[in-house]
Amino acid sequence: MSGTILITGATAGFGAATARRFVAEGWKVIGTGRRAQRLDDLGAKLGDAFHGLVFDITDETAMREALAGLPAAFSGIDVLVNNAGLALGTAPAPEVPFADWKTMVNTNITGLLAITHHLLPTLIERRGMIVNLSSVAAHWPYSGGNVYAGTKAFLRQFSLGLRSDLHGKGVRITSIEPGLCESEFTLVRTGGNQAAYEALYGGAHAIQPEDIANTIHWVASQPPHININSLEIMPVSQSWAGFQVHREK
Ligand code: 8X3
Repeated sequence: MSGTILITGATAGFGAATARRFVAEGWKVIGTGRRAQRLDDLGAKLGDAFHGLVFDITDETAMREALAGLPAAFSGIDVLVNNAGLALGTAPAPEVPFADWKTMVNTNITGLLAITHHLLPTLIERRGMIVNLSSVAAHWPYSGGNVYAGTKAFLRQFSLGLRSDLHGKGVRITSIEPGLCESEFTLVRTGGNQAAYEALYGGAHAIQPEDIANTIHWVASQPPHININSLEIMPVSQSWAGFQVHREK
């Protein structure tokens, strides 16, 4: 299969790697993001098969205007990859500024819903596909996950619910749920703090952006009668730990 794929958050990490992979496989790729220079650089490497759209996923008006201005060659979108998202910090809830919670909800949930809702008629008409980047945090609670994990649990359940709502329409929907990964996402998460970065990621052979690009390409390569509902992926270096118990002295 090949066609046209739109990838949000294509300026780095999973999004940029997925753009590179799909162009290499003969797809037309629309990459979105806030940083025009990054999209220009990607376009310079990927050529005419890549079209960059500059907008902030939290700005619904800008999103609609950018999509309305797509050249005809890119307007028939077959696959939407909702990759744009972020985790701000690893601190326990009482230490997190409310503004960070709002940013995560606005980006990971509201912005994602806006573009998904906007593209649903096209995706239904073309019997297309939606790939949502959720997280292992959707299933497994951990300290510091708080709102980030909540947004990813929303995304997993939204993916499954949307499948039910689109029953019989031939649209495929997948929730991809990666664990420990190494990309710009992880730098944002630790706020550029080297000690925090080392504590989380040091010495772990974490998931790389190309691993997720391969996974998304595999999902999109399944025959049209197959829907991968969800995929939870961890690096071998990651597994689960037990519950914590607070004891009164
Ligand atoms: C983040 C996954 O394992 O780094 O989405 O918390 S993990």
